[in-house]
Amino acid sequence: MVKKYVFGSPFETEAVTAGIEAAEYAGQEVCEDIPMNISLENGFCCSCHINDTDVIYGLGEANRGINKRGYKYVSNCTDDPNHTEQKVSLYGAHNFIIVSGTKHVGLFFDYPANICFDIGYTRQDLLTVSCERADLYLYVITGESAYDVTKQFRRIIGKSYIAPKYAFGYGQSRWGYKTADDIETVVSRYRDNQIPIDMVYLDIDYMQDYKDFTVNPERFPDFPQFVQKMKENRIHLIPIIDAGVKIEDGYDVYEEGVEKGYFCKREDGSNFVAAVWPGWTHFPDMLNPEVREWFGGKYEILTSAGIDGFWNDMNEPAIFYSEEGIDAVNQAIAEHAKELDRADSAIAVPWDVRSCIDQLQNSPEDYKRFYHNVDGKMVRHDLVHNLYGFNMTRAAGEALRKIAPDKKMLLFSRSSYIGMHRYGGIWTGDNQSWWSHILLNLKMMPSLNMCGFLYTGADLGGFGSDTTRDLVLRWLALGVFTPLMRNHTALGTREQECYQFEHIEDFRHVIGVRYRLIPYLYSEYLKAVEKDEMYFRPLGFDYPDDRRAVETEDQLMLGSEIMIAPVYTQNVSGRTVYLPEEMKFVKFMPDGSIYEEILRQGTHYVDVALNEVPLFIRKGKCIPVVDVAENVDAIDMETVRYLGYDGAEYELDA
Ligand code: MIG
Repeated sequence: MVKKYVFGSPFETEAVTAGIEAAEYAGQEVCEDIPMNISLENGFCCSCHINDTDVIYGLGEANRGINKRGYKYVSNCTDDPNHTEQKVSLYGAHNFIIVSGTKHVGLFFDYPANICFDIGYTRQDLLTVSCERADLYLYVITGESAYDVTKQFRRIIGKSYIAPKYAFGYGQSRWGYKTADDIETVVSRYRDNQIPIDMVYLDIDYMQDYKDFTVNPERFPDFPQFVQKMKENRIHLIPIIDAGVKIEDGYDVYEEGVEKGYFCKREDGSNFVAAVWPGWTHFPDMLNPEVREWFGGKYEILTSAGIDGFWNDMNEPAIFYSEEGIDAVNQAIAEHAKELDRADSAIAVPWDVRSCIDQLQNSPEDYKRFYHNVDGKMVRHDLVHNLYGFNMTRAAGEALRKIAPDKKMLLFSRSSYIGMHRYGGIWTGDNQSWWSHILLNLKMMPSLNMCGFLYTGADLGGFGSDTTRDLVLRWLALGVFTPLMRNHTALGTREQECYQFEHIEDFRHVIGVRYRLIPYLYSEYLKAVEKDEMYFRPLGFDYPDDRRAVETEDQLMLGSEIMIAPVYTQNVSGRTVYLPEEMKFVKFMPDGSIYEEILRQGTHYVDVALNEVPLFIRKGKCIPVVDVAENVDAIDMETVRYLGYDGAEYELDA
């Protein structure tokens, strides 16, 4: 059952699509199953007691475990490339949690600004959700199980975006590919090494001076022809689009935006100016439907050149610094110089100046300096901050549906809010080439699914820092199962395309396994979209009465048939896995054969070499497996065979 409460005058985020009658909050109990203490005295604060064994699920793209208990999280979309354990905010804001114990209650706080989830952090037995203004919708969902609650939630937020099948192919990316030649080298080295691939990503260097919807004519002399040539080679090029529009006379997107008043404005009506990759930019007012239509329409510049997929970046929106921020630094330097009465004092970079500089990037002050035009009313950005990335991707998604109604396009975003799942997917941003980030990748996936984001994945191999061969291989073996399977890395890091390492055949094999599984994976994905289900689930969703399963966070259920348990530690020849029931352990071996072994319920140590891909098939289930193909289009369904376990092995014991 879903109940909706209204507090104050909420902003209409459009996260929820179902029409649900709201009950005015007048001090009543909002949930019979778990009593909530609600205070409206100092903003909004909702708290409830949590029992020792209650598990708290949710929060989509967030740090730490699948069970969010024991820490605090703040929904505040942030461009922070250091996802260390203490971080409380990442790029997304997904305010849905489930308290799951003897009762199962889902809570969705539909509130577009900073909101804090203290999940047993201040006090172990207390869940507290608080925000500055008591203007929000609260949805309370009760159900039989955590999964039941999730499905009810998914039903009210609308169907998830469907990615094209080619987007289940493998993609190679790197911040640093500049020219058509660079891209061609990548493609030919993949093809020459017979490593399957379907996509190559264009990062910001394809643009002319980082201007959205432009292509650098020196680097790509005939872009449409190049896109065509790639297409003939069955490669989709996926360009990046950034949120900020460069301020430059003669640049049509900038000039039109200024003329039509489509950019976010300061209080005095002037266009707000922020520095991002292109230098000084304006932010299109994505919350305004007219602006969305205009900005979305620009994607046609690239689709008409043959492009059929995009990734939207920097849409928190990220700000390197603002004019006001720079003024503050200059002022701090001047103050300091005056104080010391020495002309060269700035050279010493005193602490106050340095802290001023440190605060330039993504400063909360800047987010208070500009406004959105919402139905003619000026709304200060910080009050709706978490909706920007959602609406940028909505602009693109709505436009792409108009541009090519019969064609599925690839679209995913860095920043997001619940609701964006109807328009595109998510990649989880700037992780690092760390072993711990394989595990973080794994843990984020089911939480994202709870919030409707089904087309998801992380930068395989790691974005920041130098990677290693074994890390890439182990990470790819997880990536085999994530809908978005993309290897991406940052400027200046070690090259990490599969052909950069010794024994390329191991990479060919691991990626090949992905292609053998695509018919199964894509069909499970479509099923999950269609039925508002999860593609990835925590073990506790399938085995809620098995405490050991509930506490297992380094394995996932996928679709109806399989469980995955990737290796995520260095220098090991396998790992321990917990089987909540008897299953068939399957390994795709480097010689193309498939290793099969029935394992009983319980704990096992399984050997998994760097060049093997493991999975587990549930009792009474089977999955289709095809032969390896060079790309998604080339998958031959005639080669399909079924791999399964009828559950007969230990029948006599019972
Ligand atoms: O400030 O476009 O997360 O994937 O390679 C960095 C360059 C901007 C951040 C994205 C990353 C991308 C990078 N971008």
